[in-house]
Amino acid sequence: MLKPIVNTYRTVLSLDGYWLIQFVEDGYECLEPLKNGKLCAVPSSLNDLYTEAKWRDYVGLVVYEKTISIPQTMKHQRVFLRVGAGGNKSKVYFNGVLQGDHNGAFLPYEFVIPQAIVEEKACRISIVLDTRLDFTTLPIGEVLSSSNKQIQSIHHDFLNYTGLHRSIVIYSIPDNGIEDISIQTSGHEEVAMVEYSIQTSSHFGHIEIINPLGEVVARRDSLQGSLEIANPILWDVHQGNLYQLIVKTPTDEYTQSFGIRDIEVKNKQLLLNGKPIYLKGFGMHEDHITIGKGVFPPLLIRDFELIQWMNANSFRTSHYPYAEDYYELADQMGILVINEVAAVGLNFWSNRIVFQNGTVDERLLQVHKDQITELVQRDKNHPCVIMLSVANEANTHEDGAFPYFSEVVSHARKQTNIPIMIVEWVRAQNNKVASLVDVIGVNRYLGWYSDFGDLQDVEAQLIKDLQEYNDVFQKPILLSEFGADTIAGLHQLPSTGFSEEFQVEMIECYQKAISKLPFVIGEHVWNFADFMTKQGLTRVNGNKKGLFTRDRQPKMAAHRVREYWKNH
Ligand code: BDP
Repeated sequence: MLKPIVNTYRTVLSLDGYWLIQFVEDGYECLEPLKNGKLCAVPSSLNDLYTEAKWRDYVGLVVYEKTISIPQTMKHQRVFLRVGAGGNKSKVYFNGVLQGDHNGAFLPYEFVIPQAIVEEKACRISIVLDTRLDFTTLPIGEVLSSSNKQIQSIHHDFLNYTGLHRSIVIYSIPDNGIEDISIQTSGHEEVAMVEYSIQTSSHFGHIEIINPLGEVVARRDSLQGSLEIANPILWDVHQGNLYQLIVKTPTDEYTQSFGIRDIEVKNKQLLLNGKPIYLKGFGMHEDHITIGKGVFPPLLIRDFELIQWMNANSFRTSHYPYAEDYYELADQMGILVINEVAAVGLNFWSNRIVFQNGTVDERLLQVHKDQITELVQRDKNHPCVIMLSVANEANTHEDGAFPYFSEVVSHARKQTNIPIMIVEWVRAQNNKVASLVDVIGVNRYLGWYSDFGDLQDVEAQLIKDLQEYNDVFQKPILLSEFGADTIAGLHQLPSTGFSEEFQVEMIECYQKAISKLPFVIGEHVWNFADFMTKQGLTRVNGNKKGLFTRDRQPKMAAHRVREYWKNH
């Protein structure tokens, strides 16, 4: 799926702005225009816009509606509605007629607008979102009923924000237009190979490759092929060197950027362009005050500024695919991204079995595979994406986890050749799954969820724990989460849990431990910034493990980690 662009042959029309929304009952069919709609901003979550709790906690169906006239200049082209993300499940109607549906809140989907509708005076677009999570969605969840009220139970740690979180556009492309472009590169020394393939029903076309200096380095009269680039200008950490592939057919044109870089796992190391790379960064969230999970370009600029200020080189899109803008900025800035599919919460945090019929079974497996396919389709040309994480903290000690993840991982490998990773919480001896992947992410909260506030034995325990992973699996390990909830401004000497001092001490203690372990290929602090979660006894207005506050101001630990990463 190509991102819509504007050029001589293509038009994009933004539908961002104010939409009407209304909560509706199951079975609602959009036959009539909304009568009691309220205003909602797109892109944005709906949860924090109004003051009644029912908005924040809404469980069920909500309709978004906007009526537009489609410019007649688009009439002779194929016209699409593209939704950047909405969920958790969506149905799209034009003038009350169902066009299709989509499962998944974090990846784009689109539908052709039929010519008859393009020609009508007005097109009423209705997008019905189902906010509910169950065993056919990622993340998973369960809806429980209590006295006529639906309660959403979730097994992951971020608010189930809902809404049209990313931009919505109408775009048009010519008949026989370019539908997709795939680019693969290999080689990082004197010569690199670029393999490209263009999907179009046009029989003829040619391509041109422009290097990061703006020079034409290749031309071909073919819609697929491979070619050599001498002395490639590599994409690397903090060096967002991008090439452009310009495709021209008789009726269409598209420019796709890509980077030349090799990523591989060898001898328990992660090699970028043949050199070992140590990952320094964070797990993040799409999260901010008022907008929830809505894309907000100034926030992205601020976040990338802070990633660089921290001397970080990477982040994980915990726990779902982020908006396309993140990957574009990371491409440009040379920041490495671990792309995570939304398989989070495959864990009841009790003795209840997760991988069994009726809960996580064949149905979810198919959804999981589909979302990996869609993720790779969307992000395949981004050089910043260096790994694919197939799940976070699933119950991988269960017998059923092995067949499930065997299928997930083998499916992922058919889609992409970047390293595959899984993020684990279980101990190595109990882990039935980690042998399947290339890199093992391990999340640890010693001194927090166990032995709260006590760091005395943490270094030794962590070394033992990770060493066991190394002994059992012989694979590189990323310390993919570690951290402490910290209330900005709370100081305690000696330190206590929740104080800024404790966060610093805890992070330093973990860093000291892993600096002794050569098979650890990086450290991702949990989290980049504080973020909103469901209410709970351990969450004082959200998760406070950020190095930054929710409004992106540094805690003491941010300054310390920044100094440490400068020299490591
Ligand atoms: C880990 C989860 C992460 C949570 C974190 C925490 O992967 O989503 O936010 O713990 O408890 O288990 O802060």
